[in-house]
Amino acid sequence: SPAEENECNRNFPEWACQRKAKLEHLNKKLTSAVEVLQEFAELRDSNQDYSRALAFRRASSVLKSLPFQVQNVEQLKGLKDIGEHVKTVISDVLDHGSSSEVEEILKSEWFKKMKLFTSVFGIGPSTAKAWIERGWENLDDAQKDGCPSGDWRIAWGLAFFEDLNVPVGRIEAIAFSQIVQEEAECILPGVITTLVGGFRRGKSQGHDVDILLSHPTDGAEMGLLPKLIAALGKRGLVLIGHKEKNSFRSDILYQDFKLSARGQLDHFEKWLGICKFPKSFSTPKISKKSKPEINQPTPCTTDTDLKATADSSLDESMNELYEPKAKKTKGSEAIELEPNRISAAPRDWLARRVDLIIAPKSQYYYALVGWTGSKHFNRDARLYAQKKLGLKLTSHGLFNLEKREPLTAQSEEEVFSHLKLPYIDPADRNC
Ligand code: TTP
Ligand code: MN
Ligand code: MN
Ligand code: MN
Repeated sequence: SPAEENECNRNFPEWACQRKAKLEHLNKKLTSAVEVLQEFAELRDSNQDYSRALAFRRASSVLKSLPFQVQNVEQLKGLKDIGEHVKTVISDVLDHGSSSEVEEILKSEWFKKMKLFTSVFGIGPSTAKAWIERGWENLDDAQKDGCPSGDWRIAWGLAFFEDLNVPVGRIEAIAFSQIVQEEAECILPGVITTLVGGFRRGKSQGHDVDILLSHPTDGAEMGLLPKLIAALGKRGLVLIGHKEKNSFRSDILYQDFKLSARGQLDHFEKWLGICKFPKSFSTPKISKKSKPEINQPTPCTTDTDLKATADSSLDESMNELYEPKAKKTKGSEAIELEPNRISAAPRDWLARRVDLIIAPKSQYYYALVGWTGSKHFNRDARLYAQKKLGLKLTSHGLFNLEKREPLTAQSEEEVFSHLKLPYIDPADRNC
């Protein structure tokens, strides 16, 4: 009843991180319309001011958590994140089945090109804009120029565009993370391997596979990543990738409270890359017989084997070859030719984006929350921590900047209790 809805709106939690948001909710038609406006604002306003995009994001987040299906805008009375602009859009969708503003955006050539270009691995809104300004219409135009920036991600992202735009299924993601777990356990017994990102929030598909690794003993995780990449390489699962060193520094952390636009970025040691997923990953039962060489769990690579390959040429030389600025060298020919040659050759695998993140145990539960997301959950929780508690939340911890001390956590629940938030299950963090 209207009275009950008004009561519900009055008690509606102000922050997204205080609410439950399941993947399935009652207002999909409305949130997809609002999310087009959000996406348009994010692409258009990148480099300047995300406040318009943020307003749409907050509105759609509210709609996702509402316990009722909106049938008229009166029902939104008292909800502070639903502004007049969003109300107009919602009315249009409710009255006519669609919003003319949304339809215009979806039809616009600029939006279509931005969506296409930003769906390439390594391309953000500013590069996409630069490509449009050069008059490029499609990915062939980008391919013709080779890899203009010399960035390995763009070269391989273009060459494997089709593969990488087929959503990764949950079964594949689990098959791959089990192999990562096996290999990591051989290298570092007791290792903790967790499939994070959208899959941990219950999504059945994703654009990549995010895996967080840690170990009960703080510091034991050091040195794991290069060995793990080498072991996966030995199993024929690595296409191309890049390691980032740990760059966490508490002295810098305590200097500054500002939540930058790049607030999502953290300082963990990680590997961002593209792996080769045998096609059998998505149909594990049938292919176990037809492709035994892939599915048979291969015996662990021994420590001595790993010593031979871990620090060997493979990884380092790949990084050298595909590093930006290698434009006029032999390396850049490899950028321009290799990815396309490999993608065009016959193969029984799909290229899949993989993120491997290494966190020391002392930061693990904050890393787990951060890498579970959603992105909006993180943004909201970080802003909430700053505004309501005067604390800085990152994937490394929760920090009191005045006392210069961290609030450590031994569980995800403890992260939430430090934040004075009710515990929210990963499946309910789809805000
Ligand atoms: P993504 O893989 O970008 O997002 P996702 O897994 O939620 O969605 P998809 O299914 O399309 O892959 O990032 C994983 C989570 O990690 C995301 O929810 C936010 C967080 N994150 C960070 O904390 N730091 C980072 O640098 C990035 C890229 C993401
Ligand atoms: Mn992901
Ligand atoms: Mn991503
Ligand atoms: Mn990711």
